[in-house]
Amino acid sequence: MKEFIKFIREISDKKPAILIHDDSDADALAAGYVLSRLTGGYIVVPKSVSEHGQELMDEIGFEVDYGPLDLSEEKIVIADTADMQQLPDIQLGKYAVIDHHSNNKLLEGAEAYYHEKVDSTCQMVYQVLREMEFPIDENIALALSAGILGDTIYLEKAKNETIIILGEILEEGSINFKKALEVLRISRKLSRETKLKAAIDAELFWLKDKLLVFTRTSPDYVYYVAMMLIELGADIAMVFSQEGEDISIRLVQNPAYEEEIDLLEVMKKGIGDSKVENLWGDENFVGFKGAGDDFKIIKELLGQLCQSSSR
Ligand SMILES: [Mn+2]
Repeated sequence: MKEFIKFIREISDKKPAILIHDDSDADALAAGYVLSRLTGGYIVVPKSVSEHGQELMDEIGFEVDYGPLDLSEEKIVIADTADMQQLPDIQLGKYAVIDHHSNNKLLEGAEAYYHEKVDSTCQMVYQVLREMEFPIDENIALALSAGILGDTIYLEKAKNETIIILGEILEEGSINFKKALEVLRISRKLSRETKLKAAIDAELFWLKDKLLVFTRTSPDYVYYVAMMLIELGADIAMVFSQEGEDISIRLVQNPAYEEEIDLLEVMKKGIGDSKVENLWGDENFVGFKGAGDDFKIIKELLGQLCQSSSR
């Protein structure tokens, strides 16, 4: 950590870029935000932030710059990133790394790094602030706790030491746990009417031992409704919206079942030769935007899910 802090001190008056991984989650964005506050720098995301990441940005009130970007002449900090593959279209020069992923491939080329196998990058950023005696205001505390809550699935997977650190962050930022939870709680964004309509229209299936909930909503709410269904207890949520030919789908799996079914594969097979405008995500969360025959896609997706869950 000493080397890393030395690097931070060197770049602090030079408006450095704080680079975080693509499809940025709460831990990456919050670490980026707090490091940008610490150094007077700006946050760089290679291409896009995740949908819940966008929520966090709106909630705290900060913005990011997007790539492609040539940073080869600059000294930068890379946070919550383990691999060059997570940094598409970014040219790197001299950099320091702060990260918690095991097997970090960026450490070798780093000028300095702070690397620990802990639950989140945000708790490491907190240690840096403490070491540098940087004051923790409400926004910093909210961001750091959102990062910790995001990476530990609301503390479900957290080590005890992480929970203690979270307590310290809340205390220093003068906020309570409820407030920290609210930053990441998604479904309160929905109107009661939208929530209830999506719930009433929902269909419930047992896929072997998993509860799948399928429903429809309007295009702006597919993501929120999917997260709401997971919050309500669905093991897998499948949410559709359709306007004319345009279809938007989110397929999400309860974090407790992480990676049990590869939803990205399910989606790829399910949409068949439908027109793809955008397809993104991973095993646990997939988004699709495009055009096609909704009944055909729904049928295919259900079939694929049945197959994957009976394996
Ligand atoms: Mn992380």
